[in-house]
Amino acid sequence: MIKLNKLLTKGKALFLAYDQGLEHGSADFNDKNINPEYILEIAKKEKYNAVILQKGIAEKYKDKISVPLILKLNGKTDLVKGDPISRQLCTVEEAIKLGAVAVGYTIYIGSQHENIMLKEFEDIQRKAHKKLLPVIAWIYPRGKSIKKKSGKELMAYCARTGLEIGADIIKIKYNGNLNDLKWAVKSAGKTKVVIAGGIKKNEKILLKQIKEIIDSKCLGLAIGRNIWQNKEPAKITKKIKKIIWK
Ligand code: FBP
Repeated sequence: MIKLNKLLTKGKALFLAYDQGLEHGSADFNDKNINPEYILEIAKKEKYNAVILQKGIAEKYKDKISVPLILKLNGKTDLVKGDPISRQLCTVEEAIKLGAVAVGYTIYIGSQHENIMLKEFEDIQRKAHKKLLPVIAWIYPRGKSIKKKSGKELMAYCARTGLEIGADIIKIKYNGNLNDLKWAVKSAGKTKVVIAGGIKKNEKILLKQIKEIIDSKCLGLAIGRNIWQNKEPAKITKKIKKIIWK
């Protein structure tokens, strides 16, 4: 039985995501948040349940990581066009050596390359579970073939895929419709759901959505830009925590 307790506080989770440098280049960053030490300090001071990193930052800044580590095992740049594929860049064994308490992997369902990502995930899930390590699947619908599908259908499909492939937690994007999210959480069954933050939003909208996320019985959030692009990461984190752990 895979236990999530190292990742939770009172059954809920707030993870700080910082893998955007590979996914988006330096475009998301400013003078402060381009430095991984700035993010690791936020994670420590604000007591995030975990920080999400790629292997390179986890290796180079190991001595600054003072909260549980979720290691992303695949990734891609956004420079290649067409249906996306994100391949494995780090092994479960390497993640364990780096001190990870869970591993993450992104699958773009709907992409013509989804079969490759589903297969890589299968291998990672088996190896991680052998070591009792929880596996978090980022599941995002992408590619030409999904154009005509509704947001509701796709969000629930992502969630259900996570359950079917054996993820312990899935990370999906919220489409902003509360009933659709409730359906997605139901679709995930016993697999827990965390929601991504997305591009930086107006604070009122962000907090309203977080309330909906918690009301929908999600496990919590894996959020990045809305925290470290905020001028006051401590202040916004406190507001978010108040909603999660009311
Ligand atoms: P944010 O909260 O900053 O959106 O981070 C969540 C996340 O899933 C990151 O882990 C990842 O780098 C990024 O979003 C990918 O976003 P996209 O695929 O939409 O570019």
